[in-house]
Amino acid sequence: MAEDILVDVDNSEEGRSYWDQGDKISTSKIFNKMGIGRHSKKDSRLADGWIARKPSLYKVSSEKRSWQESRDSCLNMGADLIVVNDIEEQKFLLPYKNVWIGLSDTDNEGVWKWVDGTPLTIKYWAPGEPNNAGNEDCAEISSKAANPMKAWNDVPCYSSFQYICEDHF
Ligand code: MAN
Ligand code: CA
Repeated sequence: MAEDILVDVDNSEEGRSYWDQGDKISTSKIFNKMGIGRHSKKDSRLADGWIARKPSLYKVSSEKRSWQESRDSCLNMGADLIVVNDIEEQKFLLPYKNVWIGLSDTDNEGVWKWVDGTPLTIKYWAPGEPNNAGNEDCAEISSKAANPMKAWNDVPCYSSFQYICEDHF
């Protein structure tokens, strides 16, 4: 865990052989050994219906919202809309249709940006997309795509869709 701090552990006393990793140990290791915080973020996400696919956890919403409301909902859960970084992540999306992904060109028409600032390099647009057909600045997974590996479509950001949040382990 990034927020772990290393603490000094006193090995000098009898009975402290418990701490056999040396004289520095992370706080999460101590808490785990004490049975505190055994429920990792991953465990609680899984209990809440998130799907684990290393290195990420995903939550497919049941409700439909605009793109911004969807993003806010993910942010409120400490996550964000899904960023598709590679072909495996695009394959993960295959079962899902009409869901928001974390891609928009609201700030600068024609310049598509992932929510985390990742530049758009790999692209899985449906043929002819993005076409900005009537001010379409947010990306969804189209239900009409013949090839599901070419399925992104731009639609108006106020459209109401389910959405996929992504968090990291
Ligand atoms: C609809 C919308 C558009 C899309 C076209 C493609 O009009 O979903 O975003 O580009 O269909 O046929
Ligand atoms: Ca479109």
